[in-house]
Amino acid sequence: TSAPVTESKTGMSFPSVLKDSQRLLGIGLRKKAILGLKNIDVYAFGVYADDADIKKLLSEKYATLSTEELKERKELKEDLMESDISMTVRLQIVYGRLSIRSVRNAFEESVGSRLRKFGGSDNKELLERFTSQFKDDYKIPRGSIIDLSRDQGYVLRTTIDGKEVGSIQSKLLCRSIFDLYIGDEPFDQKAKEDVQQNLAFILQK
Ligand code: DAO
Ligand code: DAO
Ligand code: DAO
Repeated sequence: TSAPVTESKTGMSFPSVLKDSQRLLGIGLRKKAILGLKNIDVYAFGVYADDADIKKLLSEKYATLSTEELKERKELKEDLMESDISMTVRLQIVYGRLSIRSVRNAFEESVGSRLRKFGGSDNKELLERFTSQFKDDYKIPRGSIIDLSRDQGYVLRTTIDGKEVGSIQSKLLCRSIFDLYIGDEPFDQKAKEDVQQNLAFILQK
């Protein structure tokens, strides 16, 4: 295995392999404008996927295409989301003063807009099911590690510092979460491009 990768602005470090088989495809930074004025760095993140799953489920269809062709294939994105490939987004908290209330508000905005985009209007219940996993007394100080994993069967599993806090089976929720990082309007464009590049690399090997 290779060395960990460090996000340069925050110094947060990400292992190159997670859970024995998921490989790091890209890292980035989630920022947020507060009071419309100043940007705070909220967390650094790393996107992981199981490369054996990717090869098994996607390479037959895509192996012969060039990297540029792959990036233009909208279908590949669909197939990646539809196939049962194990993936994880790891978040490492940078901003040390996050309250649970501001976390809830932020993902009602970010995850909520994706649930509406992919699922239509009536997703309040799903969003509430997700946010109710996070109890008011949880602390997420700087350096906390939150893993959002998509396991077999479209189960979204959340762990905080290695402790499982809940899991929800929902394809729509999985898709909405991953869309934040590798969808059409990602938090960090460079991270998404790295993920694409590395996916192409795995498919062509
Ligand atoms: O304290 O007003 C403030 C700024 C808080 C910004 C909150 C952004 C939260 C983003 C979601 C974090 C998920 C772990
Ligand atoms: O960055 O806007 C965003 C959304 C991130 C979704 C991640 C949710 C993680 C929840 C952890 C809560 C801990 C109390
Ligand atoms: O549906 O918007 C969404 C989220 C899924 C994003 C998947 C991105 C896959 C990137 C394609 C890789 C090309 C080599």
